[in-house]
Amino acid sequence: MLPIDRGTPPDSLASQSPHQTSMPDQNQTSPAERLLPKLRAILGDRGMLTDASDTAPYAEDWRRLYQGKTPAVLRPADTAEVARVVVACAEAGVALVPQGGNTSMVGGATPSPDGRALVLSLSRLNRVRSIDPIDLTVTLEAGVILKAAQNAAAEAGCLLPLSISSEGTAQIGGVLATNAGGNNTVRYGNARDLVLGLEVVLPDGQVWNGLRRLRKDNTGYCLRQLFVGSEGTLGVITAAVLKLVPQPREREVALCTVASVQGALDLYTRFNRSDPAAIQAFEYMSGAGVDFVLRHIPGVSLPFEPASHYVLVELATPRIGAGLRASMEAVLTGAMEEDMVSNAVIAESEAQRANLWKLREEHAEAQKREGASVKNDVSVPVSKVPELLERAQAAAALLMPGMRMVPFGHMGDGNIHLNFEQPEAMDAAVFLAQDHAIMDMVGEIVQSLDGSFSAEHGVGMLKPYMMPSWRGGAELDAMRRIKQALDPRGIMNPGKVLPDAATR
Ligand code: 2HG
Ligand code: ZN
Repeated sequence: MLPIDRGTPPDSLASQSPHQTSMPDQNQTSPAERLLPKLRAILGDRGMLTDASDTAPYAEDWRRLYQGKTPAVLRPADTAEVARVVVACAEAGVALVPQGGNTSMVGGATPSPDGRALVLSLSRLNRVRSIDPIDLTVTLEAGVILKAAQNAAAEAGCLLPLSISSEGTAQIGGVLATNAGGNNTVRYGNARDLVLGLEVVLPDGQVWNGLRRLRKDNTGYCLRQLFVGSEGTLGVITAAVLKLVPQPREREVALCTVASVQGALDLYTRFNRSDPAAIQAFEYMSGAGVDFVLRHIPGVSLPFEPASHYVLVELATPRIGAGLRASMEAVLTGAMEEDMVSNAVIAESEAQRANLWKLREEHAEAQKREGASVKNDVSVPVSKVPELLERAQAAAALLMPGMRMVPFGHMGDGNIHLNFEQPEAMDAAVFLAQDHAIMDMVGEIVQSLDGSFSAEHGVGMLKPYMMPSWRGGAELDAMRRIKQALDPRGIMNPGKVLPDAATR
């Protein structure tokens, strides 16, 4: 391992690592505060929030795990303003925390509590720049909400095949910075598989215009893939070109109950043998999670008696006359005849489809309303999902009796949200203090199954401590060198993804 010359950090960052949380001297203004007049000159009053009541929602994460602090939320109106802000911050050595819809599950967009970093909100960069139904591409700015991007694609007769539970709030920049996955990964891959081009403001303020729309472009290192998944630590994504696909002509959604997780896997295999190209989503839900949704989310109903294991499957195709309804019925009838499936319904209308999907998509919100939870966004080879859940259930019972396992998620691609809800009688803070013990218990099983500790939510602020044991050695070393090369002053989203330099 070669030593890395880290250079001299700027004054504001020299004496303190991003993980330290001591507060600046009350009587002294911080470098970030001193920079505010200059930033106001760039952004104008509309482009900056400084009142504590206005900045507070940007300083806390969706799960309320992290309460940060910031002197200002910067709201540039376009890429040029983002670049000018980054130049000013780079010169002053002031850290920036890029933020989109603030839906991170791992504290990836929350500033630290020391108040030294400024939040850079991309919300005002919200234009759909162009859509091309022939090239099947859409060019979007970072602040476009994912749902709005899907709608724009649909109006042009296309499908943007990226669907996540938070799509009504999550923004394109954050979706790409975290390489979000979601419900359609089984068919179309993750966010990175849909990116053709990017526009990025680098940590020194240079704008890289890589908004190319090419399906083939072998011209050196693939920079766009470096920024996708970098969680704002290497630069600020300001716009992107995404792939579209033809809009489906037929779509069928079914909910069914199976006897076990193995039964869910067997059903997946059956759909795969029938028509693999038609599987748009294959989601698993446990009885516990569905129960939370029914109790906490108004207007959602279950079309049959509650069960312990559910599968939500969506088939879709742009082919004319594909007969998806018949093939859905054939697979489900065959599975029922062999007692693989006990109950099944196929949605008859858009409203019914939406109700079935709500049962699944409201899991995160319902779990939040139920109480404190420790989330494990893990992935394993699809064939190992039953073993994962079985072993985790046994280990959890030993670790903390009464803790409720709430596994759900994207079974078709092996990504399970192996979440644990606090025991009913336990204090939330006492439970959350055990988060590392719970995450490590799951991690040990996942590692033995050749899985990953972060499938689609990223590393953020929650999981950098896991990086050395999962990605240590040459991999983490290369990541640190890339960070050092692009962001030598460490101003981009400090404290996220990479653990402190001292941690090997
Ligand atoms: C989902 O699939 C999201 O609904 C959230 O990724 C998962 O709450 C979670 O753990
Ligand atoms: Zn998910």
